[in-house]
Amino acid sequence: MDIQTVTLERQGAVLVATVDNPPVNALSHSVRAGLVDAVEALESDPQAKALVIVCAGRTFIAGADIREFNKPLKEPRLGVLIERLDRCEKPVIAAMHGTALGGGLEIALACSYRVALESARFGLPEVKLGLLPGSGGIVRLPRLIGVEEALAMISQGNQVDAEHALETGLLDEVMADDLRAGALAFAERIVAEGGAIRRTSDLPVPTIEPGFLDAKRAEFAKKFKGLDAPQIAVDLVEMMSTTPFQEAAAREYATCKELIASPQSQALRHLFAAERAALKIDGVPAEVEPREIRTVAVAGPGVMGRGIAICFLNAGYPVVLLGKDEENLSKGVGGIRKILESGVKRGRMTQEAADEQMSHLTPTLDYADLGAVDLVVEAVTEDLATKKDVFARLDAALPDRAIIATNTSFLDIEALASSVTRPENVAGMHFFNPANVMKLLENVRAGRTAPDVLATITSVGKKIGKVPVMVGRSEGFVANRMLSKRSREAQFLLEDGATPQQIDKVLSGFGFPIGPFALADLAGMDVMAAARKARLAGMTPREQACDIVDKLAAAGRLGQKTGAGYYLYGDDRKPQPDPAVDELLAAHRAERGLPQREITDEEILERCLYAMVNEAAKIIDEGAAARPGDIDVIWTNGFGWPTHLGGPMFWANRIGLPNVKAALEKYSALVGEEYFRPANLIESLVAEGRGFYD
Ligand code: 3H9
Repeated sequence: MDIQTVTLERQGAVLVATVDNPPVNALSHSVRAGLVDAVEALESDPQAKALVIVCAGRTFIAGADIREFNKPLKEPRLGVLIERLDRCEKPVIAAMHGTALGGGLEIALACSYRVALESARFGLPEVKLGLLPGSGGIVRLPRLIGVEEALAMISQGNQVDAEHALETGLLDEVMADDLRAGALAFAERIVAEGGAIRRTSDLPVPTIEPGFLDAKRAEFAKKFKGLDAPQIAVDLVEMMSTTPFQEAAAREYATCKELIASPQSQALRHLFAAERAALKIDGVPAEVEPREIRTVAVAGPGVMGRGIAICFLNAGYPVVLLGKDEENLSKGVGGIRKILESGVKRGRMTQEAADEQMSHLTPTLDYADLGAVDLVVEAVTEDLATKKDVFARLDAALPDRAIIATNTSFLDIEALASSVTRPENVAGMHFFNPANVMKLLENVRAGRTAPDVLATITSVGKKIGKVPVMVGRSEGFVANRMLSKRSREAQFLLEDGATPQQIDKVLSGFGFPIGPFALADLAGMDVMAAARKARLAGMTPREQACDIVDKLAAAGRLGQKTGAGYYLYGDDRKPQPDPAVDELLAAHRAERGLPQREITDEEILERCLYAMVNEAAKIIDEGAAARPGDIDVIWTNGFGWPTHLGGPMFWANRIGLPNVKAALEKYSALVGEEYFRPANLIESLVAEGRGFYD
């Protein structure tokens, strides 16, 4: 039986329905049923002249209950409630705080009046779940605020604030505090003035400028490559403008129902849940309190350090920036100022905000200035001896409670932890370049990291707007370890006869924002060659012999910066295939005695992606990632795995693990490399007839 989530009380002539369904007042069955009862109570009570819908807790209704999407729907469905609100003969007032989202906003749209706290925000985020509004968002919002504003909210999931909502007519009144009292007073006034009903459904269809919708279709095709829902949003808005209200509302609901069952929505809903599950750290009970972080330091003002400092400054933390000498420090400070200024130029922040952030930055060369720091992120040169030296100095200077996090990408954190007196306060916080832009934060648990340190780096990661995922020790952690397997396979495919442009086309066609060779040209062949040299000793004989990167670097083809790498670059910086690279590859194959053959696009895709999936299964087997969903979150936020395919593990699971295993065995025989042998996890899941998520 449902617990009661809606309570009703009458204050004079006004009924107040309070929704209390933690954590976000989602529209579970009990809430829908409770609100239908509230409308019935309003209609049947002659003393009651108006109804106010308000929520307890941190937010107004955050939308349909996503967890109910995978179950048979229990009546009353949301559409029934919305219809009751729309037809109600007495005024209903939605009183909103926090975020009024999705079905929550649709409820408000079906009310006669909408009031909110000035801190409230409003949105139709369904598109982010591969869905579209299904209970009036499409047919009502454009009528209320116009097509342009409405389409921006529907197709991109944009939130608007209360000030903007008041301007556009979404809200009738904004209040500074005491929403409940303010909404009651508003309702009493409406009643005193005669209790007028205002139905959004009665508003005229808004005009749409000729060509507007087609321009949006073209814009969204580029901006939301591969995603269906934004395009369907445009179709629905067009349909709404030419179809009678009731029929349009029915078509809106039918489309939403179809989208709920679509593979894209299933993938995006999986990612929504996976991102939240990733915040629950294995072995750290929910009651473990994170430490308080008031001041942060970043040691090493290089490219990564600057980006990391900006993440903290943006989130309002004072940052101490530690450099090794005057030149290094002033370059770092200048770099930070430049990035903030470019944010101002692009309209992302005001000059005042940039100035304020700069005023929170304290550059120093003196470790003694770290005496009040709670967390330091070390981002000095990627060299164990250098890092150990910095760790020892940090250890001496920092207060005992302070956390030392390293941004290393490859080094053994345990070796760093062992060099200080507080190994329990040492962890990894691995940012991705550019650190102030990329969402992924790989937090790394070292052998002795204390549970509250793990909880702290997770909560701080969220506060600075990142998507934190906890990983364990493993060379390259998770993201780069998997990337290196895809890169290796791409190199081997070149040896077998594919071209850089063929491989890039297949992978960007799959949905990655950029192919591996165009990406390597961006990173620079000198950087790639240095990384290869550092790892040469641990490589297999074929990897050691596959030195295409070294040959390109030796030929001065360093990538975009020299106008040539795997591709040629003109002034427009667009990669053009280069016959000289074909010759270099042909010579390499001849030197290695490798026969060249036709490589199909299917083979490219499967070898590149299955090599990653197999590695990920090994990572899970080793315990370096807690769940397959964590890998999906890492790859969609770190390296642009297309979100509508749910991440590598979700994608592989959908293909079916027996099929994945068979393909791995096929490539194991064809390529002759040990790494294609199916991981133990895949073998055992297939044997048990289970998938990654069962
Ligand atoms: C819709 O409305 C369709 C209709 O148009 C038509 C239908 C026919 N349901 O994010 P948080 C859980 S589609 C169930 O960490 P925050 C979440 O899983 C819906 N559960 O908090 C987490 O659980 P746990 C349109 C939900 O403060 C907990 O709440 N609405 C839902 O950082 C806390 O979440 C959306 O897409 C839900 N709808 O952010 C809104 N939402 O603790 C999606 C959250 O077990 N939600 N949970 O891990 C959000 O954007 C954010 O959660 C919100 C709060 C901004 C509300």
